[in-house]
Amino acid sequence: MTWVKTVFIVGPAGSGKTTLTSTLGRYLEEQNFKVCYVNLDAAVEDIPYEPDFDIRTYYTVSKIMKEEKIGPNLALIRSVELLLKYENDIKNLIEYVKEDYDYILVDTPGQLELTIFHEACIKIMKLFSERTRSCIVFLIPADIIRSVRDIAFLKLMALAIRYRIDVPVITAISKIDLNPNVENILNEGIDVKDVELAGTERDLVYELWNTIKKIEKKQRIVKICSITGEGLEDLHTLIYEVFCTCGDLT
Ligand SMILES: Nc1nc2c(ncn2[C@@H]2O[C@H](COP(=O)(O)OP(=O)(O)OP(=O)(O)O)[C@@H](O)[C@H]2O)c(=O)[nH]1
Ligand SMILES: [Mg+2]
Repeated sequence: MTWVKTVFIVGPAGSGKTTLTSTLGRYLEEQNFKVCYVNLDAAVEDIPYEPDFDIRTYYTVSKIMKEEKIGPNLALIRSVELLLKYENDIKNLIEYVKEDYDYILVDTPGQLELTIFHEACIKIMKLFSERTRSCIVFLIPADIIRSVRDIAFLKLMALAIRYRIDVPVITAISKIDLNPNVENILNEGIDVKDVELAGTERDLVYELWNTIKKIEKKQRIVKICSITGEGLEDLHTLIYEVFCTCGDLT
């Protein structure tokens, strides 16, 4: 096991993954860390960082659409399946960077369901997690958070991703500048007595919240704005803590 750390940036479409890959990378470089940038998104057009590995050098979603005469959604699925063809190149990249680099930042495909459900994506993530210390930064954009139930849902998703991928997950709220109320919502905490529900729904919420409380680690949610750089230091501290507390992830 090497010391290079892999950070997968995961989240729903448009949550700020690509921008965060760039801003977090720059932040780490300013702290004198050596950063390797990996782009696994074959659909993206412009990226604000210089990738060391870019899946688009092999294929793009628009090329797949033309060549296979299929629509964008199927082409996205194909683009994820095709990742496995380049398994050896990814292994070589990891071999190449593992002695020299401090961080590998992996920018993942736009569709969260493909990243966390598709076997090919899971296998590619495993290539990193079996060879480096790895964690996931799971982004949820602040503008879709309206209530404490949304926070509970976010925590459940983070737990589901942890369960699915078996890599530590840091939960982050991105685009914090778009919703100044998020801080208050986070501070509310989750308490089932506040839920205006009845019957089965109320029971469900009660059970879910209790489960979250029971099994989630006492880990705070980090709030990030890629425009101002707010939260990047906090995110870095959390990443550091995750690797410290997990120790040797072999
Ligand atoms: N206001 C605000 N906008 C942001 C922030 N981070 C990213 N954005 C914008 O959100 C949009 C989507 O950002 P991306 O980084 O491309 O998001 P993504 O998750 O990589 O998107 P896909 O790969 O298409 O799923 C862009 O217009 C960004 O400029 C932020 O912290 N605040
Ligand atoms: Mg992106």
